[in-house]
Amino acid sequence: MKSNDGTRTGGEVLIDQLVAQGVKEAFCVPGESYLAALDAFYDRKIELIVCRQEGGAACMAEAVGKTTGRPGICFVTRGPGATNASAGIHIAKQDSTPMIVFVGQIARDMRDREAFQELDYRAVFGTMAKWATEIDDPARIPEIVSRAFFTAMSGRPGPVVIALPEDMLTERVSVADAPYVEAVETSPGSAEMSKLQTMLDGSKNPMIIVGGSRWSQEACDSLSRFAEKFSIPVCTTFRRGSMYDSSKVTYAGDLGIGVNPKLMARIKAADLVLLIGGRLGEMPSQSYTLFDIPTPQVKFVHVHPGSDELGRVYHPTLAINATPGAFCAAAEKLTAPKNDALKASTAQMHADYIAWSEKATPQPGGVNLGEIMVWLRDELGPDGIITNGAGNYSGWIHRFYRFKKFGTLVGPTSGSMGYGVPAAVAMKHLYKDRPVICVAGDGDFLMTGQEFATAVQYNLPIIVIISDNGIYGTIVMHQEREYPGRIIGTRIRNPDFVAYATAFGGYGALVEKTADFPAAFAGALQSGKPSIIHLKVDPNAITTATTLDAIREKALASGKNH
Ligand SMILES: Cc1ncc(C[n+]2csc(CCOP(=O)(O)OP(=O)(O)O)c2C)c(N)n1
Ligand SMILES: [Mg+2]
Repeated sequence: MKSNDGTRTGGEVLIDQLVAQGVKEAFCVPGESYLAALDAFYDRKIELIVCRQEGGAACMAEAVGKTTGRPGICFVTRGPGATNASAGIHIAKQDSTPMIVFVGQIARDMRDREAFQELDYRAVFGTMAKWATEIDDPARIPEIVSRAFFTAMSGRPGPVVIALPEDMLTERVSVADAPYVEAVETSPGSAEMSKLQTMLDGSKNPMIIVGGSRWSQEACDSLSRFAEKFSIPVCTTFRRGSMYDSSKVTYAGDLGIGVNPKLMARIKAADLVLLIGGRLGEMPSQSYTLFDIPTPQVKFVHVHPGSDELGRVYHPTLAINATPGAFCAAAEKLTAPKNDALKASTAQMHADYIAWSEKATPQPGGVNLGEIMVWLRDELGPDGIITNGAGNYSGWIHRFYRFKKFGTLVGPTSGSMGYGVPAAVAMKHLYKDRPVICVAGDGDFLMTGQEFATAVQYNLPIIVIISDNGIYGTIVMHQEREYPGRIIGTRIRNPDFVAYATAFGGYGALVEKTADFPAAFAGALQSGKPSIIHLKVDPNAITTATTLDAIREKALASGKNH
């Protein structure tokens, strides 16, 4: 409620700070703990998107942060709301995504009695968030929210959690708004760039590995100019596939799970590795086996915007504390030595990538997810956005889909199931004219499948493709590998997903043969509604390269017979 004495409630001050930061949308599940903040949305120009579970709301905010580079905003209630949201907070942490989660909190005068749903947010999120705090004094809201934007976006980005005591939100104060926050850019020094020039001059076989956050289309374009000028092959790390245009002759493929053996060999043959933007975590480093720790066996340049990440795992030959964009802008100005052999081997590596991803591998059963990915990559166009969560089904995306633009793959590098549906909702909200496709596993989908209702409520016609194999396939794969034949706790009985879609007010289609997919997809598009395409997939079709039967037989043959 407005007053005419120049004061505002804490809730009003808070939402005005978000307006000042250019926030256009916030994702929430409401709670009585932050009514005054909710009320302030009533007459302010930020769209409040109400979700069905805080894990979904937090994943939506994370997806916004991931693709825009500015913090996605999420509001949740205390205790159970905050703990539900932790799924998205953890993704933002591992994926280095800017995000701010506002959490309702009990009144200040009840603290430490374990009042209704009370949590100590600094303690609970202390190791998961980049910063967790609580606002005691409404006059400090502008200062703290401003700091939250700086903290979430700068260096290595991450999530900030801010608890809001409910009586603080209703207190009236007279305070000025904080100005718009720009993420802090760190640029490489000329001394570092000349060292890099010398290293590039002396290298026969350099290789670029890209990952992490703080990328943009502009930074990606700059990277590709640098790589093309020097003819250096570029590979993208796990679920960062859309950071490089796969049609460029310098694209070498995906360094995630199930890597092209030729790419692995090429990386191992490199005499100079440039890791730009990423941390090279457990997945892309192939469980930390690719490079020796702490001293890689190869000349190793690590470019990262967070100074704490440099030297954290790998002791680089040259460490450069810079954002990817600032680094690539400087790198593309370096002088390229003539290296025809490198040019030829880079072109060969790209040909190897094309061969690896060109044609779907044969699969048991009627539906081949690889063929569907091949069909989609030709059909969707460069602006199509793919989202996913975690599960073996995602292997077909990573191998066969070909990304061309930044932000067209929105998936959790942290491997969190349930991410794809909320991420698709958020992407369709941001990019209404672009196709947004969520590819989900059957287990994965039902972790946040209720957010399909959010897509229906806000008329966001996402298309969810569910790969239904009746199992938590990834875990079955590990069971067959380690405890062959002893399948436990991994079979799931699914609902009729077509009926699920229509019950929610969407469109649904069942596909039991690959050849029926294009018609189902056309039906989904024509409906103009959020849609689910239910694929019946053979559980034996466990990866792009092998089957469950083959994994079990191999494990039994190697003596793993419990
Ligand atoms: C939130 C969460 N819970 C559990 C896991 C462990 N996990 C990884 S993959 C997986 C199974 C995925 O099953 P599904 O979505 O059906 O995909 P599939 O592997 O069958 O293709 C599980 C349980 C996880 N990664 N994330
Ligand atoms: Mg499954």
